[in-house]
Amino acid sequence: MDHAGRRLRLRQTAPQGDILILSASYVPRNYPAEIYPFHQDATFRYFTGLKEPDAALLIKDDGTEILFVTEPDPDDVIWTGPVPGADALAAQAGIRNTANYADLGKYLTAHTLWIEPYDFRLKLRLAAWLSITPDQLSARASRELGRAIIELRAHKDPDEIAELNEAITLTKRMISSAQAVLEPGRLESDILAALLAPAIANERDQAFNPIVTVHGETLHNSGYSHRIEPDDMLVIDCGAESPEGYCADITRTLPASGIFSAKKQILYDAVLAAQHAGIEQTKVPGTTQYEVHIAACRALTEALKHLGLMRGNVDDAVSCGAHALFMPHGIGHMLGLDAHDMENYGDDVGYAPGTQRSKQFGLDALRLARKLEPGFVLTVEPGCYFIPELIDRWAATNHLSEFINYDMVNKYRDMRGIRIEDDILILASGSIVLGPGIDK
Ligand SMILES: [Mn+2]
Repeated sequence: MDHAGRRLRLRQTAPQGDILILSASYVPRNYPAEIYPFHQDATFRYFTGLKEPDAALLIKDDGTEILFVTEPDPDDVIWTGPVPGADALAAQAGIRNTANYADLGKYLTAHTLWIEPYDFRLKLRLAAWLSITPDQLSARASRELGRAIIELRAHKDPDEIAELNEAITLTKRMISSAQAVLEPGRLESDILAALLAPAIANERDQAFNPIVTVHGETLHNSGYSHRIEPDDMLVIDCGAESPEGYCADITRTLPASGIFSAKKQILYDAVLAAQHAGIEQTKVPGTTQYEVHIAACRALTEALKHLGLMRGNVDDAVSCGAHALFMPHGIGHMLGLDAHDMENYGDDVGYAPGTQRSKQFGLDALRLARKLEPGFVLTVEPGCYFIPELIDRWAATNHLSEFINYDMVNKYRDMRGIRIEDDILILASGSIVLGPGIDK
């Protein structure tokens, strides 16, 4: 569906009232002209295809569409070169009317529908236009508009699937490039440089800051300074963006020396079994992602029980959340124009109306739990981690020791972390792993 078609669908499915969608704004580093790399708001891009900052789309109740664009200062051309004018941008997006972004406030009423911005600049701007305070935004935002947008963005059409496949294909090249230079003695940053090279050479952005670490047990490890030792496992969690901004999100755990030690191979196979169980569950018609999560956790628990790290009845252990000592995160999230697709819309993305996120440790990090529908794209990314601080905290109170053998766990406490992640498309019947197939 083209951008005009998407806007028409939104007009048909959103509540009555004018619909406002804001683009992202430049984020300054130390003064307004020195900016962080610009990243367009995914919803604005979804409905316009435009990468223009400080712009807005208004879809009026009667279907009239207006594109608001910031008029350039004539001297801007000296610094940035010629920029397309409002008419050219509107034509590109298939929108008939244009107006100056600076005048946007005059078009808004108490009945205009919008979602709360996540950028403070836009919060301040929107509040000023509406003559309210920023802390009133949250209560006045239209949750129903949000739900209508989620419904559209959650169901990917063939063009979007092609973009996702393209992003995953480039991500496969990135991982191969990283793997080619992986050897003991190198720094994580050496591997990062090789990982990024194919994306940079193709002028492609990253979907998120890549994780390249021998300390996989720190889930969002952000540094790249560790030296890689012979027995290390390197966790690479990365994704390229496609030309239209669709995100891949792939994780592989690689042995530094090309082969896992026996102990690590068993743990790796446990995570692989958990991923297989999760992916199989996505093929069950009408399944929920909650069931996908539980299927993977059950497989992981089974394997850890086999190793003597866990004990007791597997179903009971999983329902108590005992496995969360080893996998404290959820099985996956939606994927699309954002890596954590639509995360700014909160739990309306991943939880059906009337259902709520569990407060149990582990399940509280499950972003997506609802029934899976054809066209959904999501990740299945189980892991197994040995987080010494968490092990000590649980062991201090013998927490859930009917299911956890702490003496045995302590023998594995330096095993660090493993994660394996692929991107799955839900079909009318079954599911498929997107992309060209990446060794694991
Ligand atoms: Mn992910």
